[in-house]
Amino acid sequence: MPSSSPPYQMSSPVHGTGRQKSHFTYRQLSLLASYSTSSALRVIAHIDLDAFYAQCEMVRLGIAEDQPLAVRQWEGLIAINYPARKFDISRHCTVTDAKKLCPNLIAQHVATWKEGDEKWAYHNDAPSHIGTHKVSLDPYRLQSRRILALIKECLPQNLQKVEKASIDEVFVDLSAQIHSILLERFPELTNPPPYDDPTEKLPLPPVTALDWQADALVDLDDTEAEADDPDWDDVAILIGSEIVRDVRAEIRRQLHYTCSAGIASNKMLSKLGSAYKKPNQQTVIRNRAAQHFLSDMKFTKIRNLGGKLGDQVTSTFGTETIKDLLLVPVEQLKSKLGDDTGVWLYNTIRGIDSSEVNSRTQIKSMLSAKSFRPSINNLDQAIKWLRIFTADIFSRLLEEGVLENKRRPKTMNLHHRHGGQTRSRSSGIPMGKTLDERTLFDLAKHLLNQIILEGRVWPCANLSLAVAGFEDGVTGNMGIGGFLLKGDEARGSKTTPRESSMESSANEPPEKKRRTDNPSIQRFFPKRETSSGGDGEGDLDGSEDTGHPRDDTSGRPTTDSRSQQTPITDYMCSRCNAGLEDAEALQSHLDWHFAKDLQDEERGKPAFASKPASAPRGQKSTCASSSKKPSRGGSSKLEYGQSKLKFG
Ligand code: DCP
Ligand code: CA
Repeated sequence: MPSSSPPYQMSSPVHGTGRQKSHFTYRQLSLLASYSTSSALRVIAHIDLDAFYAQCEMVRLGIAEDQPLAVRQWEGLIAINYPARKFDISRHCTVTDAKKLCPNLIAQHVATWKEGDEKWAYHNDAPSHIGTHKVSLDPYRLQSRRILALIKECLPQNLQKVEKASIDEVFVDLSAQIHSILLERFPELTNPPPYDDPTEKLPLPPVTALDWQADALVDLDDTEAEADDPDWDDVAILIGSEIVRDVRAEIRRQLHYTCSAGIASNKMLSKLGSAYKKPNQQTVIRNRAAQHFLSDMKFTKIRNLGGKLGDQVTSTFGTETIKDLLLVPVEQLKSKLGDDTGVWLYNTIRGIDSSEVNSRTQIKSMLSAKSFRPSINNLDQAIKWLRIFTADIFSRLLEEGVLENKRRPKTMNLHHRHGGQTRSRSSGIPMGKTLDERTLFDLAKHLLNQIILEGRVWPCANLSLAVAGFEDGVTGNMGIGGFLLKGDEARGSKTTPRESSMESSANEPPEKKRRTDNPSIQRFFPKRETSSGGDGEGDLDGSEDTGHPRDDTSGRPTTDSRSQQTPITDYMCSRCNAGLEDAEALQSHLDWHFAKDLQDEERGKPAFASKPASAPRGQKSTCASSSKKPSRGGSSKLEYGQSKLKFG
């Protein structure tokens, strides 16, 4: 979606500094075309929907934009629109408190599955039926997919790289598209470099004024001012901001949603940028402004520094500000935090982040679960819930193309909690015929019956059903090759017992592979970005209902697993008592047990009953209670237009 006119004025270059050449080389320019993370000219956008669930409800119900509205889940609030935020309503408020603050507030309950129903619906009486209803976030997933599809439509098909980072945010690597626009608008860039040497510097851009329109342009340090005239990184990021402005306008026009965006040279900065000014605004962080932008900030606002790692850094160095941390030499960071983490932190607080925008789209597992308050007491009740879980999962499988056999899960897992003990059973999903809801339901019942045979199971406090082992999914991650693929079919609906009391003697299960930017610091990250979603979902397509909104992690979560509304400490492996941080990690961990069991059986060994020698890394992260969003605006002044640039 190219903008109608170039957002800059051409003139013969008269450069304030007398510089003749750009800071950038021909090589750096050409790297842009391949999304290279080492191109100094790369441009990444982060687009984040404003008050997402609240907007979904406003659009669905046709509610006026200035009407305060919050989305409730039972008595808690999970999304608050901007008009309601003016009344100091936050996610910490109960519905009653929020209504006291704003009597005019609409508190719309999320859709629910009603016990025995075939489909979720918006039930007016849902809030008083926590015992018989289960939350459905499907309406929001659907909107999320529509928005993602539109974003992709707005970008040139062969020059786009879009990563779905959560239900309401995406990263877009605009580098290749910008490269192509640059060559089109500045034909001199297509000339070969002098002496055919790609390390030669580019000529300066023939522009003297860049029109940033209404973007919030992050200001520079007073001492730096605009030392240099615009260079190619400024031009590239400006083109990026034009593209993003157009995409946002299209989302608004076609789907009626507002979103905010950050445009910068990497993911970290772009994400900070989108949160900088909300709602319905975009912030550009030019390279020349990055350091100033960061230095006033608390490092806990940075992705991956909101949780344990942030706490450790704060206590080790006695500060929360980037400004102070910039004074700490890299050697000291390394010695206190380990080499990798030290270097990562050193770079991060300097605005350096070479992580890729990753356009993986595949779901790896799907979860449907419910915590019962009060507990349920008999098989009939449990079966009704299993029907809902399978309907819930099957409707998501349909979107994955299960009927066309495009993708199908290979394993099913049922967890059952009673009296503080979790039992679980797993089974291969029979292959051969097209997977249908009945098969899933029968298998789930079969797993439940197996659990019931193990002993006392009522009252039951939680049931959780998951399918996993999607093709192109978990099997490759398990480190035992395609074993599940081989074992499943033969074993059909064979179940494998899972008891929490068993003793361990085996190797450590492989940790769920996480997509963080630095593997060695994974253990610190409370919630992480998982896969993106094409027009689909994150890795974990979860839907769990604990009866209260999920606590925020102190670093804002960036995965769809937020939709589980689940305290993450709930995920404990019933076989080895390892605490897993979320359902996805638990699923991977159980899949590993499952595969290992099959492997051992094949070798004629007794079924595996393990307690890993040491808990897999990254487990049992804690949920910080604060849900404070990054401050909007910060203390930096904003520079509108280029008041500080010297123009010819
Ligand atoms: N969400 C949730 N529970 C939380 C946090 C978020 O259920 N503790 C859901 C509801 C949100 C959606 O995820 O609408 C997106 O989360 P964000 O953190 O992006 O928050 P919003 O989009 O609501 O607001 P903002 O405009 O600040 O991005
Ligand atoms: Ca949002």
